[in-house]
Amino acid sequence: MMNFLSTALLFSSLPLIHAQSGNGVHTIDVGEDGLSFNPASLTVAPGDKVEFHFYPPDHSVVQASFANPCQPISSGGFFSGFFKTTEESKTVFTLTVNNTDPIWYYCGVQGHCQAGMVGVINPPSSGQDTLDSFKSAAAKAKDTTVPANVFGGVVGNASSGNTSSTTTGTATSTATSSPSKTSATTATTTNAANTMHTAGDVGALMLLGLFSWLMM
Ligand SMILES: *[C@@H]1O[C@H](CO)[C@@H](O)[C@H](O)[C@H]1NC(C)=O
Ligand SMILES: *[C@@H]1O[C@H](CO)[C@@H](O)[C@H](O)[C@H]1NC(C)=O
Ligand SMILES: [Cu+2]
Repeated sequence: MMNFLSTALLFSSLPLIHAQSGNGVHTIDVGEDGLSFNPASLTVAPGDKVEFHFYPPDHSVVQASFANPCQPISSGGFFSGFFKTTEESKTVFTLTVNNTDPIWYYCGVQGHCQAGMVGVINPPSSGQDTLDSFKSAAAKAKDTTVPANVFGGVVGNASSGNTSSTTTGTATSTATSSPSKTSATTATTTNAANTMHTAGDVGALMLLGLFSWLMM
């Protein structure tokens, strides 16, 4: 009885807790290990932020539709601009994820999308639309295009602080226009955000444990 209760309560409560938090910051490394995003598949809660961290020599990130892997999505979406850099870029491109709809994206540098430089945020939990099939379709795409302007996110400092030891100012972004908004990024680090999630889960577990114990 107790096990059933606590298990049922746990599973029904955790998604609620995550949905309410929605202030996590996630990192996707762009081109750190060749023509790839890492992680290429990432699931986040509505309200969470995703930071794209750019590595040499030149990459970008553009939202696509599942059906057209190397083309900008026809409505909404985002484009980071091109980050030409000789080391990890000091600035990042930050997206705010508003819901759980899948966000398919690619690198807009010619040839990178076809070579498999694609990814997804909040992949469908079932069905045919998988990252593998997106990647296969990308490999066959005739060409790659990008939007005219940077939009849909913020180019700015990482909120996760400077974990790397590079402190030079030589990294440059050649984003073709300024982002639509600038922001003072919060001081929340990725680790702190993860810890907050974890602390929330642990707190929920303890409460549920106490509750089930009282019900006995
Ligand atoms: C989330 O909503 C904001 C405000 O409407 C919008 O600017 C932003 O582009 C949205 N994020 C995504 C990934 O579409
Ligand atoms: C970004 O960081 C640089 C140096 O690390 C700092 O001078 C600048 O004010 C920061 N910008 C914002 C918007 O926080
Ligand atoms: Cu690229």
